[in-house]
Formats: sequence, structure tokens, C-alpha cells
Amino acid sequence: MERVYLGLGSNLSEPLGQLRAALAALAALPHSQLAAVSSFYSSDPMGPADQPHYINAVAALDTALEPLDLLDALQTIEQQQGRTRHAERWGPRTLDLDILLFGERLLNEPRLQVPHYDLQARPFVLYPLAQIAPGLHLADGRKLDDLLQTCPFQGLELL
Ligand code: A4P
Ligand code: MG
Repeated sequence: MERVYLGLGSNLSEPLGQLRAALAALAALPHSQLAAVSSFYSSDPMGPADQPHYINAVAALDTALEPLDLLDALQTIEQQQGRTRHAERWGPRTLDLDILLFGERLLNEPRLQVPHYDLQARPFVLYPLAQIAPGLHLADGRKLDDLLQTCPFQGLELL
């Protein structure tokens, strides 16, 4: 089993319900166990400002799935929850499931970059992650505490 951290986000079609449904789907994944879930946070949208606030959370999943198999499973869950992909970057979505960290792995594949390319810039990722993994060291040598220092708790509200 490897410990994976997942970012959950939604800003359409009752975001709280979207996250709850996503967590139930994650808990039902084969060869996997949902180990921890952060609080839910309301967050200002990153990207186009003319979209609703997001609800974000981070979950820890222990899994024996390979990374690309987990990605397939996450995209299936996104699709089951009505996700449609649009051209607009960072636009609104019913559900976004991102692989933030995957055990000690460093992945740079066409479909999957791990650690997530932008996690250091996202308070709605770093603060919930710190809640369930305080003092975490990333596989690439960075320390979560250092990333938090340069990413203010801004536009974020603990629900
Ligand atoms: N992909 C590569 N690496 C990964 C990874 N580590 N985890 C590929 C998941 N997927 C990864 O993703 C596009 C492709 O990225 C996938 O097919 C996969 O092979 P997507 O979910 O289809 O597209 P996207 O999410 O719209 O694109 P992008 O640029 O990844 O968007 P982000 O970065 O996820 O941003 N504001 C707030 N407050 N909270 C949010 O959660 N989210 C976004 C989306 C914008 N603004 C936000 C939030
Ligand atoms: Mg995504």
C-alpha cells in the first residue's frame, strides 16, 4: 500500500454534496482504503473570477493501485458526477480530483505529474493537507511547513 494525497474541489451543483459523494466513491475504490479527510474549506476561485466559490478538501488514500489506474478511477468518479471538460482553463466544475502526492514517487508522464505541478501556490490544497499530514516531507525534498510559509491563508474559510 502507498499513501496518496488527493485534492477535492467543486463549485457547481451543490459542492458540499459533490465532495461527500466523491468521498463515498473513494472509500469504495478497490485495493484502497480511505485513511483521512480534512475539514471542508470554502475558497475564492483561482482563475476566472466570474465563477462561484469552491469547496475544497484533501483526503489521504492508502492504495495498492498503480498511479495511472488510480487516475483512471478518479476520472471515472469525476465523470459519474457530471463533470464535463471545457476549453476554459480553471473554469467551474462539478468535481475535480487531483493526485497531489503518491507515496515517495516522482512522476512526469504525459497524463500524470506528481507532485501536482501547482500545489505550492494553492492555499486550498496546502492548508487542508497540513491538517491531515502535519510536518509532511514531499518526495522531492520540499517540506510542507516551508511551502505554508510562502502561501498565506488567504481567500480561505474553514467550514
Ligand atoms: N494530470 C496531470 N497530473 C495530474 C495529477 N497530479 N492529478 C492530467 C490529476 N490529473 C493530472 O485535468 C487535465 C489533465 O491533467 C488530466 O486529464 C490528467 O491526465 P482536468 O481535471 O481535466 O483539467 P483541469 O483540472 O481543468 O485542469 P487543471 O489546469 O489541472 O486545473 P486545476 O489546476 O485542477 O484547477 N479555485 C479554487 N478555489 N479551488 C479549486 O479547486 N480548481 C481549479 C482547477 C481552478 N480554480 C480553483 C480550483
Ligand atoms: Mg484536475
